[in-house]
Amino acid sequence: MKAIFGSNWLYVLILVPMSIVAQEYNTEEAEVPEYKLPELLVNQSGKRISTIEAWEKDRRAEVLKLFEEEVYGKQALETIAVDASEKLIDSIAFEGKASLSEMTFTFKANGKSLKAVLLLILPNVNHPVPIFLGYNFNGNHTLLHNSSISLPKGWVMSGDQIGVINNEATAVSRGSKYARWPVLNILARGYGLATMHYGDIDPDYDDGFQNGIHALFSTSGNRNKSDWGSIASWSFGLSKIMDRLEKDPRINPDQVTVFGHSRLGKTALWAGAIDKRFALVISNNSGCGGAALSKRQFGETVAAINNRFPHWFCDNFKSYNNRELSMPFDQHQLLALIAPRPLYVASAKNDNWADPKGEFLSLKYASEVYSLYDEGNRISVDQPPQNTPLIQNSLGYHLRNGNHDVTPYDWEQFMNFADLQFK
Ligand code: GTR
Repeated sequence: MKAIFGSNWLYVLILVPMSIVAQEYNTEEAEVPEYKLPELLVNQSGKRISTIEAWEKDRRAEVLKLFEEEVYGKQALETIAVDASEKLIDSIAFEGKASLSEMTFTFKANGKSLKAVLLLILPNVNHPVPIFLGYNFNGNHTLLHNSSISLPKGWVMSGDQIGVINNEATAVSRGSKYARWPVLNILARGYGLATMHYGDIDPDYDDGFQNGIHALFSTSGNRNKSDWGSIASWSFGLSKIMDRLEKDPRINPDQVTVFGHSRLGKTALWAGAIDKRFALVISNNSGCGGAALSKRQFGETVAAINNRFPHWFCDNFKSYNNRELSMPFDQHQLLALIAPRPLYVASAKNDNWADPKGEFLSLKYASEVYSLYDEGNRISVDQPPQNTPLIQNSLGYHLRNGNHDVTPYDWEQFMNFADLQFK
């Protein structure tokens, strides 16, 4: 498409009743509109915030509320019973270096239940280990060629995915995503990995919230405009997993990193913002509604994301379609909610749809809040060149060459950063 229309614009095909139209999106820096970001350190009544205490007690709560009510939506308040049972599936994986087990979570409420399976890959050592926790897009079985790992029982994404037939996983896709999850390197560096197929918590399509975790709540059929969308439900799932993992003697509860790529990077950021038990947060190529500043309107816009994925955010977020410049918030404020915990944002050079520069600037502006805790966190430089990670105390960033993806290079930087933070 790009070649036909010219190189500085991205064209996305949109399905509207009876026709397909190509809509254009800006990917040229010179066309970014002038914008003014909402202040991080001035509260709604106009008072300047200059202490950690005032940020935490006063301003942080205001910002959190904005994201809850206007962007991701509020979690249902009803209590939900969660039970987890573990089955060891391989105690001598990777020539005895690691054990694999499956932890089946059963969520129950209002006479309904939902099962979701966490794959735990832990080094065979006799001390608690730091872990990475993150969802996978295609099923736990796509990480490794190991026939003991179960296939997801529910919806999986199709499209160009290997071995998916009518949104059902088949054994053909075993190990197909190993490149995104360099498990052996992760283990070699002393980390464990916990991952779940995101569709186990909420299938990723617009069904009016009749399936997945939303369906367990009595409010699911009667929604308010600020009720949670799918991103918030995936984040909720991460917190429920954490409830179990923080009690696990094999895991260091103070060294759990929440990680996610793309829509799951948006999910990791929101999980990190609302759940302070995540000691480190990593967003990879998370783009619009993730790390990228919306007001730049570079690549994916608020209208584009809401039109293609109406179930990701709360309904209030749709009121900002084509109104980015008057939004009373932007994504640098989401990143600031994670302070002072370590945060790493990663971009990819060719990933214009996710606005790499907007992802960096968001982190840079969020460093204002991080610098309340330690002046050494302040990012005052420009976006670094490709493949040149920037580490500024508790904040990290890199721009990898290449496309929208997660690569061993990305993981290498994530682990270098985690090593520094957890040393
Ligand atoms: C795209 C979407 C992005 C990003 C990506 C992904 O289609 O526009 O916001 O989330 O999907 O999750 O891979």
